[in-house]
Amino acid sequence: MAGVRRPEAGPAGVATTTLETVRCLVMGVLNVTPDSFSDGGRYLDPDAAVAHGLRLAGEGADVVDVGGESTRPGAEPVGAEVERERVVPVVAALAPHVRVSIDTRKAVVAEAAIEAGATLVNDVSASLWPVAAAAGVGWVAMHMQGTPPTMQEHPRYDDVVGEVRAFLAERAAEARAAGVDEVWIDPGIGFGKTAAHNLALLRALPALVAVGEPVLVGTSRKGILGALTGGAPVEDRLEASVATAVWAMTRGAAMVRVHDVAATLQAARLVGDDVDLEEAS
Ligand code: HH2
Repeated sequence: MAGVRRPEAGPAGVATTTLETVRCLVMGVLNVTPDSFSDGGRYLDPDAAVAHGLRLAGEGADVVDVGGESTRPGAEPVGAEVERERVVPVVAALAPHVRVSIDTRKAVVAEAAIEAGATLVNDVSASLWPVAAAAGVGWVAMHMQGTPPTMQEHPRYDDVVGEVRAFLAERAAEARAAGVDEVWIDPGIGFGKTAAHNLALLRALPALVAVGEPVLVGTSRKGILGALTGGAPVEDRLEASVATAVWAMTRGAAMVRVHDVAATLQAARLVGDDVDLEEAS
């Protein structure tokens, strides 16, 4: 398609390089869980999960993010064996077709997913960089205050932007020193943060971009959008999800993590100047 720049293709035609891309990249969410806040239970069956992952890839997702444990507020942890069994067959089936990231807090799950073909560790605990370094894959460091069962009870910061920024800069430096070549940082919207904290972080994204690592942002269908829209239920947050994704793009985000890939990618192409005006006229 004329005018649309894609990430560089890797050996198997899978997107591996992201940083030269002009438009913001789009990571599609695939939760192989019974209890995720928006798609829980829909893709617990491996065939349904693979079909949805291929659908997201077909819509143009640059990365499909496979997760086997919900980290929504109040979620109970899942054992490593259960999580591994959920994600590995799905990663293996998708990896020949699209770049796959593994959304996990557990080293053994990350290692198994990498073995199955994942090339990016999406780590909401920001602790798995040694796994990424050992395997030679990319790593996302996300900020979270507390842990999912209780993180929304009393989120507290003196300076949310400064604290999140310092934490991510420190983790990124540790990962780089350990040999990770591809490091992403993510403010962790909704992870131990009030609506005011989340908004402050979205407004201050340029301060995170200034850390010097590409920034990933996930607002898709989250509770903050319910708060900002006067109570839109989770199934009615598409517009707010795209709006906040665009907001993040215009403040320098290099990738957004979303459930609605096609709509977000259309927005990313427009915002990223990735349209062919001659073809359009
Ligand atoms: N948000 C969720 C999960 N993983 N990873 C990154 N890097 N950034 C995020 O904002 C982020 C994330 C939560 O969303 P979801 O996967 O849709 O829900 P659940 O945790 O209930 O499975």
